Amino acid sequence: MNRNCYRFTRAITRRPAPSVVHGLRAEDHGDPDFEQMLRDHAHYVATLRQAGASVTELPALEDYPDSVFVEDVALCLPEAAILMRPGAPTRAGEVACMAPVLRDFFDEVVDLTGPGFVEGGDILVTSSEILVGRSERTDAEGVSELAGIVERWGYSLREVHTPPGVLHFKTDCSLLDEETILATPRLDASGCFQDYRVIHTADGEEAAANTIRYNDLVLMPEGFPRTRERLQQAGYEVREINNSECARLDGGMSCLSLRF
Ligand code: CIR
Repeated sequence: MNRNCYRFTRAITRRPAPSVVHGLRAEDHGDPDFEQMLRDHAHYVATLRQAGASVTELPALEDYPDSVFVEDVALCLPEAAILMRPGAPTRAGEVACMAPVLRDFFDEVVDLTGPGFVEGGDILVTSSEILVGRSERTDAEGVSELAGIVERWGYSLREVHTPPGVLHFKTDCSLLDEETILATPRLDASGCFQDYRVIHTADGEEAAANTIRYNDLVLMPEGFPRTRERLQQAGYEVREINNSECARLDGGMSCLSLRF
């Protein structure tokens, strides 16, 4: 299996709702500034467009404070979209809001039926496999149901572990190309990337690990100069986006879009 894993044409985003200031967070470092988040979100969408994306921007959902983090409710593969079952109870209703949108883009949309849970932030699709990290939000039953679904298109799915205290697997890693992963040293130490070339985030810059490769650009959060330099030295074309407000809610670059 050697599949395309960062060449895309489309992306789906959702505008932040004013209720985002009540979004979930592991530790409280103060509410996000809504106006700043709107500016950052607009910059994010514009950068996806620069990378070649046709972006569908969905309207804000006031009833769901975390609904700006669209990545968690679906997995988009070339063959089909799969609707997730978020482990966070307050996020479960976001899935039904995304389902009709995905039906417009995909001939096949498959539901995870449960009883397990998976959030998209725990899924990393590479050119050779799908890695799914068990976490506080993604459990063994969910991983096993997802494995059974993607098997029909020939994907091999590998269950891995999200480090304790880390929200999602991809909080600590991202795909840079067919063979390269950006990861925190703490996640890489688990051995899950043995078959890949790994670039580490710089010490103290763990929050830089969640980037996205979209066609020729790597979108990364602003404020991590040593990690940025590592990426640039490795030949990646980087675009920085302020992420201070989403970071207050444990969100990063990948959470803000579905890419396909
Ligand atoms: C949550 O806790 O669900 C949101 N505040 C943040 C979700 C971030 N999503 C992601 O990393 N894929």
